[in-house]
Amino acid sequence: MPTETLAQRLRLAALLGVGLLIALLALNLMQAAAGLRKDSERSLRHAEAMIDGAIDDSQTLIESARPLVGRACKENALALRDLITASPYARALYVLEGNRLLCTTLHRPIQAQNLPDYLFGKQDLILASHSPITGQTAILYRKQLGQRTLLAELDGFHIFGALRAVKGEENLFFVLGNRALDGHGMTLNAAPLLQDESRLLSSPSDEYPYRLVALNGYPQILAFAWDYNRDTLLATPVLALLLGLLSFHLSGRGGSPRRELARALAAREFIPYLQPVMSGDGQLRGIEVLMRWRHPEQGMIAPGHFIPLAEECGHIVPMTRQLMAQTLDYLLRVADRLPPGFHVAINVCAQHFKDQDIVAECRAFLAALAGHDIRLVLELTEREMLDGDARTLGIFDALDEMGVLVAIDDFGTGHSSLAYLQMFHVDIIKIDRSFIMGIQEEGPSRLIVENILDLARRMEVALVAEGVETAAQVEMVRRYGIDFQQGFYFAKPLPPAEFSRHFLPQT
Ligand code: G
Ligand code: G
Ligand code: MN
Repeated sequence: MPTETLAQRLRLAALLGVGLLIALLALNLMQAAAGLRKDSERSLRHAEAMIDGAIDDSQTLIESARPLVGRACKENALALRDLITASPYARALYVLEGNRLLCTTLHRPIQAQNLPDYLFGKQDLILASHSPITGQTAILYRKQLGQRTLLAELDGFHIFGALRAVKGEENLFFVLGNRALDGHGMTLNAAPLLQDESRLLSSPSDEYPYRLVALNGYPQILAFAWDYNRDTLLATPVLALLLGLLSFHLSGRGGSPRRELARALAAREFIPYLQPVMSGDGQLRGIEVLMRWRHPEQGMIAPGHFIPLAEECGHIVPMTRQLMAQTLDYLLRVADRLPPGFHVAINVCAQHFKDQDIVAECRAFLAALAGHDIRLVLELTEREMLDGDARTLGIFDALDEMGVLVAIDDFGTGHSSLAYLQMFHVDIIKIDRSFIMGIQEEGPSRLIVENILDLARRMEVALVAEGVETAAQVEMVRRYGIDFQQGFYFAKPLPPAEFSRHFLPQT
């Protein structure tokens, strides 16, 4: 049974799978972006509180040291040192005049030029990458008091420790002027960090001239998603794969052959092929119309592959209607070239006899051909038995009145052949090709044919020999006086144009 092609099914499955994958990943990333934002805002608030606390301490220290600044170093060094000892954050105090270091709480005196260059900047807060004490990062809090400058050195650890404490050290930065400090305690140029405002969260301190910056770009969002939504991320491709497989599986079975039939019906893909029916002496007397499915991808499909399903789902009736309409078009085109009394046989299934439509269809068919000497034959197989109820009998009577002939197809292969003859008015019996095959030898086939012959004569029913393939069979048909014959000996079912070319007089 033709269904969607493998390529179509694969395409559909891939589309659904990839679609789901993209949709779920996008959803996940949107969630992660929102989550990261909230998380970063909280981290910024916490880090700012910790850092402000540490700088507050330096400010207090400076205020306490202020009265001592005017005195000589010998007098105030001890008092300054006491202040430093009491401070949990600060490491040293310096008193300067211009560039000259006047006094320090350090035991080993240092040269003013050992203090970092940018110490002499304009801000009250200075980020120094090399403390003269620790050799590491420090924050200097500066207060200008007349000629003299008071400096409190705050260990950088209290700053980058705070960054590290609230957040993965990779993403949070302390920015002062054009320098930044990361969670590892490394100072760096702030400009590249601040380049893309849309990829970061920035929070200026309320109290001091620094700000904290959290990176919020794609790498951070992905890392966040991985940390907090790992299960969903890992399940997503599996889900997508399952959906793809499911779709592939479902598209390969179930309702889809039916849909395919409905599609083909709408696309008018069912077309007639014609097989000639000859008289006993080999003259063209008619045709049998046999359906073919001209499938766009699978080529010409024989009826054995789709008629049973079409009968099962009821499409056979409109399919037959389309076939009759196309046959009619063809006949109207060639009517002048047909021999008189031309028989046109259409295969009709039992369910087509369930309503009066068949009568109307045949009437219209014949009316369209009025004036031409053409007979319509309906072939009924005995595979599915008709009910002998009053309605069906009425239909047979109406057809008979119109001059439509009824033939029993494949006679002898089913089990209702004789019941048909008993119940309905039958005009033609088509002897199944299995009996014609054995007609040359003495044996049961020949006996059956002789019996059918006898039956037909007595009932005044015409006979068609089906499946005539050899000259010997043609000879037997002639000898038995069988009225009509049909088979590969004369022709296979042909496209109408080809049939015209081979069997009709050329104009
Ligand atoms: O042409 P082919 O040998 O493939 O036909 C096989 C069988 O298909 C025929 O014997 C006939 O019973 C069935 N068939 C062919 N065309 C039609 C049709 O138009 N309607 C119905 N109901 N059966 C058909
Ligand atoms: O059941 P029905 O008579 O409708 O079947 C007709 C089918 O039989 C046609 O589809 C055709 O392909 C097939 N047919 C017609 N003539 C011959 C023949 O001589 N030999 C064989 N094997 N099949 C034939
Ligand atoms: Mn037939």
